[in-house]
Amino acid sequence: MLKVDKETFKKDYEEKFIEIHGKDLSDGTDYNKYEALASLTRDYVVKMWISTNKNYNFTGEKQVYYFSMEFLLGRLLGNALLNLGIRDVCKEALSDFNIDLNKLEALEQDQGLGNGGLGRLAACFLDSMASLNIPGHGCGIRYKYGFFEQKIINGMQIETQDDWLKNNNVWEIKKPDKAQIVKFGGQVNTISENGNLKFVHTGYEAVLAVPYDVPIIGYENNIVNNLRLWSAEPLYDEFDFSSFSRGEYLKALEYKNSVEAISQVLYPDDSVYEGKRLRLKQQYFFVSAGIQSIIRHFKVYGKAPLNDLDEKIAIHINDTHPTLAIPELMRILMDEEGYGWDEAWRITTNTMSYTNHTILSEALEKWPIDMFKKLLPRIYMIIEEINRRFCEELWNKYIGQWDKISKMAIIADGYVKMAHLAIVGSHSVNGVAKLHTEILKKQEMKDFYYFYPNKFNNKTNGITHRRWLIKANPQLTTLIKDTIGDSFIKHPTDMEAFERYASDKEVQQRLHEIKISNKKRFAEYLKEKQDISINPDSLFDVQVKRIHAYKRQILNCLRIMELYRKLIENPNLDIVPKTFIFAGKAAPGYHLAKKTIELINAVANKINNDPRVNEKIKVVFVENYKVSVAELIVPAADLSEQISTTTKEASGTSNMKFMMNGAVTIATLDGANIEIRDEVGDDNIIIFGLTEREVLDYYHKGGYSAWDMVNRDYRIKQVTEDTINGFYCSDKERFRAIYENLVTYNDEFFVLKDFDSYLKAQERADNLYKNFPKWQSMCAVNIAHSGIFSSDRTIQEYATGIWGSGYLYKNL
Ligand code: 26Q
Repeated sequence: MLKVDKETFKKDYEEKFIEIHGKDLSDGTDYNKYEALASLTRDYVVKMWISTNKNYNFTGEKQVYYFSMEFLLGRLLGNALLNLGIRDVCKEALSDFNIDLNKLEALEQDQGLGNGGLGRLAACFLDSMASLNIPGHGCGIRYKYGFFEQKIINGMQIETQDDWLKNNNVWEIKKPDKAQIVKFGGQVNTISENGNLKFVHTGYEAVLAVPYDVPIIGYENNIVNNLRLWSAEPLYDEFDFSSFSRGEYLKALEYKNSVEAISQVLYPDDSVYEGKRLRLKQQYFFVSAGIQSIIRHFKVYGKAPLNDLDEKIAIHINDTHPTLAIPELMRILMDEEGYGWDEAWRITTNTMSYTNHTILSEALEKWPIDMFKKLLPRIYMIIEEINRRFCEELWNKYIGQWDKISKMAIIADGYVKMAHLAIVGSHSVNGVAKLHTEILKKQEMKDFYYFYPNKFNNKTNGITHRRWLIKANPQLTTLIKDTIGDSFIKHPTDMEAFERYASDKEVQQRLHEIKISNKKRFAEYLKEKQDISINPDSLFDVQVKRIHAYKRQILNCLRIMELYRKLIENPNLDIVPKTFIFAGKAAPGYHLAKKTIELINAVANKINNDPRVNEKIKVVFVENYKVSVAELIVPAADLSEQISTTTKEASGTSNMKFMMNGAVTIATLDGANIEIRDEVGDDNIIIFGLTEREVLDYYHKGGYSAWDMVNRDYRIKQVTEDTINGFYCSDKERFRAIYENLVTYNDEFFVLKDFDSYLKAQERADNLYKNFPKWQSMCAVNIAHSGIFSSDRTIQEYATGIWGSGYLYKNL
């Protein structure tokens, strides 16, 4: 742990300030002060970073590399101070200068290099690996523009670019000497040399991959791991300079632009796959650079021959996006290191493991063969050979069953299927919650499960309690410490002891006060950002996540519309005053999701301007949802909406964040909601909706009619018609797409089917909330049982069950 006392810190800080700004602290702007603090913090970190690295090189212990297209880190300063163990000292030191630490922290740009759950999970995992002394590093892309910024104008989402690098980023260090060359296009010729086949790649376009390293700090353990993000730069060595002299200035510019495009922008889709060539280029770009740099480092420092690579290195691929790591490692081992196929394949499959994050079939990546072959000719040849050998194995087992074989093939129907490649080329395939893994095994990947039963396993997701509890909710952290001590910080499942206080009057009162104070903090944010006032004494009913049909923001919205109708009819209705809070981004090309945002805003506009109901309900859509906004909303929530169509949400992770902060969950039995229910018990969660069986039966056997729902239930008729009868918007056509989706196209996600059950569940929530001791005790039980959803538990399971790394593994 870093040892710095207050006086030393003050001295260091003032010196740092003068050094980087060339003026006195008293003349600095708040942003100047933030920069000095971040920069000083980085100085503290750098020494540990170097020593951690030296230590890894010295001991030669197994290194884990987590490959991901996305790392949604959010802000780094606050967590850096927390993990270094100097946040309190820093806070006091700064307050001697009359500086408010929280205010400086809020000036940091979010590092938003991810879409949502998958990217944030990668960030939580890095935090946990470092905190558990696991040598685990991230590998990804340094997008110039992160996930777009969302503005709401006239109720509609407008996207603008996230220029997060416009002010210099203190958290990264560029390492030009560690750059790698990545090759695209060209031809591969096969020649025979001393009886061996050699593959000669010519006519390719070379791109320079330049790494930027970001420190990942462990919690009070002197460990700093590495997140390596690759940026694409033109490689002028390879470029035909004579073209400049010939005046082919445009050609040079074209090359430069096409190279820079590779790491320009994060694709803002989180579930609908599009076969974009640039996306494939991005994938190969970072994967090739990452694997090359791992091998290069291993050859210098690895204390083993390359054929022991799989004992010294584990590479994890986060969904199929980095699957090309498999053929790329094969390529390097064979073409550059001279291994034969069998040995290269043994090393590769033992090194690689893969996580699936989605069962939506439209999200499964596949690439048109022609495009693939042209862009990555040598990699394509290797995949062809992997496929040929795999099909041969299938053939031996399933003689004559051509249907099955072509269904399972890696290359088929004109496409390269990335999930198939990932399964065949890894030794482990995991889902992210129990139900999700079961569905993979029994449905989506059934054939592969029968072929490779031992590869499949579950690793239920988790979240880092350091960011999502200790950092985001300091008052709740203090309460837990006051009651059960602080062992939960290192051992989050120790929070179970908090259950003993669930019915303690004083603790209940404090829980309530803490919630109110977090609600006020969020209300202030909302007032400042969007000039909206909300009442902290109302129940905060929250649904924040990507906007998607399967997540059913529409269901939530329809029941608000129903409640509004009821309130107009009967203004004296006895309900708990509520603030309905929504936030989330829609993929720019996802029409229905964008319409959903518009509908929520139209409903908000009508309700919030109706004096008849203003004392009772209010609807807000929080603009530009991101990690730092989540850190304000999550601790302020009373009710957590986790209402996806059962079987569709692989896990969910905001559900875990909310429970850890003492919100009660209203949920379908989907994803990790099931495990949350198992932990807290039926009395401490509000469950509704179709079961897995019912949903699957409808999908397989049919028999669902949305139209029947409309005709049978006048409330459903009313609220669906309210989307197109001018009640919320004079343009009756504005929400027609939503209406049609529900009624005409038979409601793919069973919104109307679950409507009644959802309304009843909301009524139960209301009654529970009115019972103060009961509600507070539910909150306490949720907090007490949230420890198992710390990503420390998840990472421990990955380390022992998949990677064979880390302290516990070594002591097994
Ligand atoms: C693929 C191809 C082209 C463009 C974009 C994409 C793409 C990008 C991101 C596809 C999927 C994603 C992200 C998926 C995701 O976030 N899934 C979520 O993962 C969480 C962590 O495991 C789960 O908790 C959520 O249930 C799951 O939806």
